[in-house]
This record gives sequence, C-alpha cells and structure tokens, in this order.
Amino acid sequence: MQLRVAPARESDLRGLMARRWLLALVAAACAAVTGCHNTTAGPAVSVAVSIIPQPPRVGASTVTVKLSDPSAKPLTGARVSVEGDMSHPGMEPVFAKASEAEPGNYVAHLQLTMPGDWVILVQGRLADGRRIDRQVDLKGVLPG
Ligand SMILES: [Cu+2]
Repeated sequence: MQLRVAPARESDLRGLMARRWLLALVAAACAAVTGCHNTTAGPAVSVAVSIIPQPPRVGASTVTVKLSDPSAKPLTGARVSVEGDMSHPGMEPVFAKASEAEPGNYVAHLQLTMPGDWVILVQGRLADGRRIDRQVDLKGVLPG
C-alpha cells in the first residue's frame, strides 16, 4: 500500500485502488456473516477471511481465516488449507496450508504469481469433523 501522498493526477488511480480495497473488505465482511456462502458446516460456524496486503499485489499474501462458533468462541484444532485460482483458464493454482497462529485463527502464506482477478478458496475440517468451504473473490491484484 502506498503511504506517500500522490499528486493530483494520480487521484483516479487512487480512487480505483480504494474501490478495490472496499470490494475486498466487503468480501471479507460477507464471509464473516454466518450463512453467507457457507455450504457445509452450516450457518452455525463463522468463517471470516481476511487477506493482506490491501490492495492485493503479486507476491506473498497472508490469508487469515478466523473460525468461531455462534457464541464467538474460537474453533481450535481445525485443519485449514487455502487455494488461489485465477479467473482465466490455463493457470496453475497456488496452494498453502494454514497454521493456527492463535486459537481459532489460521494463517496461510499464499504466493500470488500474476496480476489480475483471483478467487481464494478456503477449505478445511473442524476438530469435530465438519467441513468448511468458503470462497472469496480477490479482484484486481496489482503487479508486484
Ligand atoms: Cu493468470
């Protein structure tokens, strides 16, 4: 993310980047709402996905998956993996295993290899055997 103050002629670009950031935040917020796209573990499990940096760019991205139950208690001991796919055909997906950095917080480091639109797939199995399956759009990944 650019911290330097941009001259006026970059304002269009900055606006575009801000909109992309907003989209990513909306996607993450959507993922945090129970039942939004939850297909397997049911609406009882909250799967909140956040991705940094924002705006996303080529290189190492950190994907954090926060799993909690309806009382907001962290769901520990899950196995979580992350896959990144681009929206166009002919590209190898990228994969990363997430490790539990804090109780219920699973962190994966994913190498985004090309600018453009990506879809992040989060899959896993809770300690009690239920599956989780979540998809988050990551549009407009910038060159590295
Ligand atoms: Cu590609």
